[in-house]
Amino acid sequence: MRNSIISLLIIVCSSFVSGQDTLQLPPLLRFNDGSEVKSVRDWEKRRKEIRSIFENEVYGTAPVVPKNIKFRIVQEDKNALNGKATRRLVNLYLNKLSNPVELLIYYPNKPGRVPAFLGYNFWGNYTITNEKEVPLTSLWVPDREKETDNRAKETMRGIRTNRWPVEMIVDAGYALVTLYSGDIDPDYDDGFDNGVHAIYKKEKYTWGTIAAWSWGLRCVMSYLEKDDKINSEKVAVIGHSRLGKAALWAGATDERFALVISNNSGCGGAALSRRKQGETFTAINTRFPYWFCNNFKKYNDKEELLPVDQHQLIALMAPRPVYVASADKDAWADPEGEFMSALLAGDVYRLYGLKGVGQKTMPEVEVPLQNGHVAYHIRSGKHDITWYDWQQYILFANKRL
Ligand code: GTR
Repeated sequence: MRNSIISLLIIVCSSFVSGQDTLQLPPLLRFNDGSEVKSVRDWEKRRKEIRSIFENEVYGTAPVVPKNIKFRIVQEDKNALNGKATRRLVNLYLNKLSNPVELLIYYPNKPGRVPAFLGYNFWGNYTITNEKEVPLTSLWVPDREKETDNRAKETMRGIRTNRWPVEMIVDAGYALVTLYSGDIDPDYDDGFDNGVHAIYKKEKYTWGTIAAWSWGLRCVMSYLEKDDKINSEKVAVIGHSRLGKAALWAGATDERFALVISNNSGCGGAALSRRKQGETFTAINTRFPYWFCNNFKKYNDKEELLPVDQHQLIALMAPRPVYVASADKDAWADPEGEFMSALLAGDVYRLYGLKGVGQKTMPEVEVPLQNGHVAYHIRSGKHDITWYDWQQYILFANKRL
């Protein structure tokens, strides 16, 4: 199949945005057999083709998401954030996983079900808040300062409040649902003996860690459908960087997510691979050989042979709104490549009568494009998720959720 797809490559002229020569990208609106995608109905079929290529060649296959996930509310404080919010800790019990998956949820104190942002954190729930009641994780954590011995430490409480403006989110009327990515799969090369990989090992799924994290987000979504305070039809899935890759793949594989947000997700996320700017396949597969499926390694130094590119991943969200964001000092994530993916995905939104990003050239820093169903901004500064980014996501969610 690969050869037939390659022979169908269309030329997409990208010089107007990137100043580089033309890029040859796999087509969005042609089936694998070369015939044209002309309608929404056609696209619904084409989407399946594209999704299965991503599954087989990039992220790997994952088990079905369990339907009835057992959960328990283990802590509740109706006076969190000085009375603004209710904070709950909810444990999910996933099929034989030795640890419960610990959700930290802040709900605005207002009547009715509320929309929510759902996203992983990198070092544990207790790092996103200064509230002392949020427990340290007992699991392996990345060794941030080369002194923590891969264990959570009280001194790390609140170190990531800069990435999580909880009050801003709650004030805007949204719940925040977060969990530590290591609750699903630890972020190191363990031969897949830990986390959810271990419990499904016998079944020979080909998933890497990014797909495992995406699967975890989908499990949380199954829980949110039962949460008495959340409007599960209005859940935005969000992630920064590697967790942004996971958020995108979760959005692509699960249409229950009403809005998908990629913050600086770069290679294997929103950035076009064929540009080979910033992080390449060889770079990512060398440092993180466990993130993607084994087939993906075939494309080291051969980005142009992969039968998909990342604008097709963004298009898999259509017609649901999607937001791609970059930072101008984040060359490793290739901001232009992220913009181009968002721009090109617009072709599919147009089939639905919806607008894409709305302009063909990259906007100036801090001039967000939020009028269509594909939003984009580039922030000044480094690889990070900041309050500025969140302000934009909230504005877009207010409009589109
Ligand atoms: C980098 C990696 C990127 C991105 C980033 C992050 O080391 O090369 O793909 O995932 O980490 O997650 O912050």
